[in-house]
Amino acid sequence: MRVCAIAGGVGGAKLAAGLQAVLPPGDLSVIVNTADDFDLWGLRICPDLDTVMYTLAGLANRETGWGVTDESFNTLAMISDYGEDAWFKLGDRDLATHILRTQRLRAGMSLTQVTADLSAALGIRNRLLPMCDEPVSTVLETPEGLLEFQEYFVRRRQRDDVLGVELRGIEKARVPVEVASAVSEAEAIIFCPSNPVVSIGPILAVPEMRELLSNCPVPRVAVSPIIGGKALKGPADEMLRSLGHEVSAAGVARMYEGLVDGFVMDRADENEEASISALGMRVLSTEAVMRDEPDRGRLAREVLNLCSKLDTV
Ligand code: FO1
Repeated sequence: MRVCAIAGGVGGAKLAAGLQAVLPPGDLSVIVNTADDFDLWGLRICPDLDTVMYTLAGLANRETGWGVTDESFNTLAMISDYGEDAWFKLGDRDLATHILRTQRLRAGMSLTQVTADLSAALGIRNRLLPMCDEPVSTVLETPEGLLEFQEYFVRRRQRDDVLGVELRGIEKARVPVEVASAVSEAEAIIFCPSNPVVSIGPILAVPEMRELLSNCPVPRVAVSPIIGGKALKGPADEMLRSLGHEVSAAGVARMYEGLVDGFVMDRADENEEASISALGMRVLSTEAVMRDEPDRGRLAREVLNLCSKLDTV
């Protein structure tokens, strides 16, 4: 079954890895958020794209979920010796990715092409697709003023209330042809358990992306990143609250209304099943926490199974 997954960073990468494990090679395309990309020390950093790439390549740091395994930080230590504030932890191995990506982008290659080449070199046999080739940056409105995404997320450790989200450059973004064909060839579309505001939100905000996905006549399923009123990882719960959304699986489901016909959530949220069904979604309650690799494969299989049931409706 050809599957198109829509993902942000760590949570999305785990389900993408599960899908990769259970699908034949080549059947998976992952469209990834690039609105958390930024420039640091002259290098173009694409954190979500790299998180998914390293995870699919089996190279991800198991503890953090981001960055590379068996990493060292000698370059960063030297940068720090020069007096720079080394708040964003770029490892020596990870830096190779940023150096090559930056060099190739400067030479005129698109981010789509660079990503395809880097991921193929790491042995990934599926398609890893940035949501667009144009630079888009998430800027958050907070009580402290406007904050760039990584400033909020890493430097200030997500301590600020998010009162609004701005996606700078989104109006100039275009759906890459590679993304359009991955969606049109897909037999199922899966929204991974990523932050619906700052991970999935920017992907859907690329002009014409939402229409492309919602007009796609195949099963479309979202997996909740909120379990028992809490985010699996990151600030999604706090962010939903401060932006006025209900912090629950049902609250997430409402954000996907009109876009999906299936919804997967944890058993802890079973009591919300009726209100989600009322949105016109078929609901699956299961063990939605992915603690290890077998969990990823099992959840992927369950999501695909729900898709095949939707297909026959
Ligand atoms: N997240 C952190 O919390 N601290 C870091 O120092 C950090 C460094 C980092 C380096 C490369 C990379 O690809 C990701 C990195 N992340 C780090 C994760 C990342 O910034 C966030 O998880 C995402 O932007 C949110 O999805």
